[in-house]
Amino acid sequence: MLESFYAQFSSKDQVLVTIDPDPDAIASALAVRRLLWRKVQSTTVGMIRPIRRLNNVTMVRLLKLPLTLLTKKMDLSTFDKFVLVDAQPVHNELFQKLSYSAIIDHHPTTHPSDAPFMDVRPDYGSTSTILISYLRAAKIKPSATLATALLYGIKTDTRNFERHTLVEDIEAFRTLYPLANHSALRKIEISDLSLEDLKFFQKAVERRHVSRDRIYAHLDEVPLADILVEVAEFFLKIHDISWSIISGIYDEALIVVIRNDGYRKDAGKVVREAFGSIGCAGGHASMARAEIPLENLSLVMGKVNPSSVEKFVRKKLSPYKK
Ligand SMILES: [Mn+2]
Repeated sequence: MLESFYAQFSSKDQVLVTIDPDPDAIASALAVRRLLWRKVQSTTVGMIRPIRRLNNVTMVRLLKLPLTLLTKKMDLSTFDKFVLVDAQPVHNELFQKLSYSAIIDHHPTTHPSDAPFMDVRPDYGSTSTILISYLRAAKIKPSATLATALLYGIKTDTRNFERHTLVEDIEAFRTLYPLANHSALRKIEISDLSLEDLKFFQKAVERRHVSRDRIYAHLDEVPLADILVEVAEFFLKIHDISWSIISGIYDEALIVVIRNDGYRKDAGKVVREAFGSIGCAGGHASMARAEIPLENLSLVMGKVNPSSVEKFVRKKLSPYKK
C-alpha cells in the first residue's frame, strides 16, 4: 500500500491535501503531510471551509496546526498533485473539480472515483486509523502533535469507541496513547464554550427548578440550540440529579433538550409521549429532544409567554404524572 502511494509522487511535486475540516480529516491530512515530508517539494493542507466547532478551533490553535483556508480566488493550478482524505469527491463541489492522485477514506462510496491510488476502508472507524498503518509501514514515529491530532480524530469519529469500531481502531489508539500530549487533548475535548455562553449558564442557574431528581430551566430566546445541550449536560453533573430538562426558544420553535443518567429510563419515549402530538420529538434512552413550532404551542397553551412556556414544559415532564 505504502509503496504504491509513494509511487504517485515525485520530488518536484507541490501537493495539496484537501479536507472538510473535522478532527479526523485534519489529523489524516497532517499524517499525509508527514508521510510526504522530504519526498515532495511541499505539502499544503487546504480546508474547504473555515472551522466553526470550538473544540476544533482549540485543536488548531493549541497544536499550532498548519492549515490553509481555500478561497474561491485561489489559483489551485500552482499545485501538481492533489490528495483527498476522509471524504469522497462526490461529497463536495470543489472536490469534484480536482483530479486526485490519491484518495484515502473510510466513508462507504456510492460513486467510486477513478483516482490512480484509492484506499477506501468503509469498515474502519476513522481515516486516522488507516493513516496509522501507513506511518507504521514507513517506520515513522508520530510527533506528539501528530499523535494528539490522530488520537482526537479517532476518538471523535468513533465517539470514544461507542460506534463502528474495529480492533484496528483500538490498536491505533494504543499506539498513539503513549505519544500524545494528554493535557492538550483534554483541553481540546472540553473546549466547547465561548465566553458569551456563560450568561445562559447564569440564567439557567438562576431559573433552575428542582423537583425530586429532575432539574428544569427555561432560557427563553437562545442564539443557537446547542447551548441548551451544553447546559443540560452541565446540570447532569449534579450527583443526585437523574433528569436534566432544558428548554428555550429558537427559530420560532420551543426546543426541549433532555439528558438523563440512562439507567432504567427512556428519555426518547418520555419526550415522544409528552410532545409527539404537537411537534417533532425523539431520541435515545439517555438523550432526547423535542421541537414544537410556536404556532402549535399557542393552540394548546393559549397565551405563549416565558412563564407559561416554563410551566407547560414542567407540567408535561413532571415526575408526579400518572
Ligand atoms: Mn472520518
